[in-house]
Amino acid sequence: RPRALSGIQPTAGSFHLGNYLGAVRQYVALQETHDAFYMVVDLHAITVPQDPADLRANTRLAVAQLLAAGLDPQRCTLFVQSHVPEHAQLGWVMNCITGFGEASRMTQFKDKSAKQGADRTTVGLFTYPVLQVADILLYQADAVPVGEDQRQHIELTRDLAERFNGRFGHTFTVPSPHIVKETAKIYDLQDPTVKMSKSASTPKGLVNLLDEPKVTAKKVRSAVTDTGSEIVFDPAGKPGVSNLLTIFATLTGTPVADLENRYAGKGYGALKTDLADVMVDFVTPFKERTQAYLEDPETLDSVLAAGAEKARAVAAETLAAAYDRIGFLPAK
Ligand code: AQP
Repeated sequence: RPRALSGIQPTAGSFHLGNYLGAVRQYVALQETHDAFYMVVDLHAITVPQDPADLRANTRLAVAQLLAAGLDPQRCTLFVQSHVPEHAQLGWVMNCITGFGEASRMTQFKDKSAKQGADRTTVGLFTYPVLQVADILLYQADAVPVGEDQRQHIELTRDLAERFNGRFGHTFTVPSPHIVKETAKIYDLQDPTVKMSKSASTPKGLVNLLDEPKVTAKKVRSAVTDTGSEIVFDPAGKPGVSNLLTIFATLTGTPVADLENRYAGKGYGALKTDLADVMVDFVTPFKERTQAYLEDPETLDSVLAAGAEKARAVAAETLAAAYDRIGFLPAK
């Protein structure tokens, strides 16, 4: 089986609809076809300040949400990044083969640091894509399921894998991004020209999966739509309606063309009202399942302990090979 690896941050508490449709849904699908490793990336979370108690609670909450979304610990390896120290160890190695200019070209860093200001931007935030490279290469991943915003980081991963392999001999699988075109970028409901994001979106434009269902329904019903009244999928001309159609189609498994036919001549209101119902039907059981996992900490802990053990076995072997190729003296 090919390998898959991906990670999600525990920073915001609730996952949002972009995280779910762009990434987590693909995690669930790939556990059927791949030897899949998924982690909650707490090392990445601390690139911006975190309250320790919140970080701990949000890490558990992220695991509970991954299970609620359909990850099955019998079919994938689910773990917390800091439980596998090899991530930080290979991360350092990768820092040492990354050009400063190369890292400086990462657009996510440019965006996030611009927002935070130079004084509050950490070196950790700067090198976070390089730690992500190590995350992926440690597992010899073939496929990395992510949203479009991560494409550049996967390109960096490919470059560094090839550089290391070229310099020291074949060590790492060169991975490919697994980006599902239709849901690669879910947009803010209030500004459908920007991606839905925990830090950039307005609260009304951001659908958190753990919001009260009635809040979610209201956000969907008050989504910004476009001029005109026709319901057609046209991302350039009608970004608001197209985003709603994408969400509707994906959550219900209905082709977009069928939705266009169903809503022909009906106007935006009908589409939004029905999508609000679809969303409520989706988030209500999701929220309940998440809560049930949270109330069973023994199960969560044992899933994470087993996951860390399986992950470490793979990660330790890759790290040992990399250390050897570099010329580190083996510890006796
Ligand atoms: N709007 C989105 N559409 C599709 N995919 C998305 N992802 C995030 N937003 C969208 C994907 O979700 C996965 C987990 O992302 P993360 O934990 O790294 O969170 P993030 O990218 O930091 O999420 P945000 O909300 O976008 O946070 P900020 O505001 O900090 O940038 C990734 O695979 C990501 O592609």
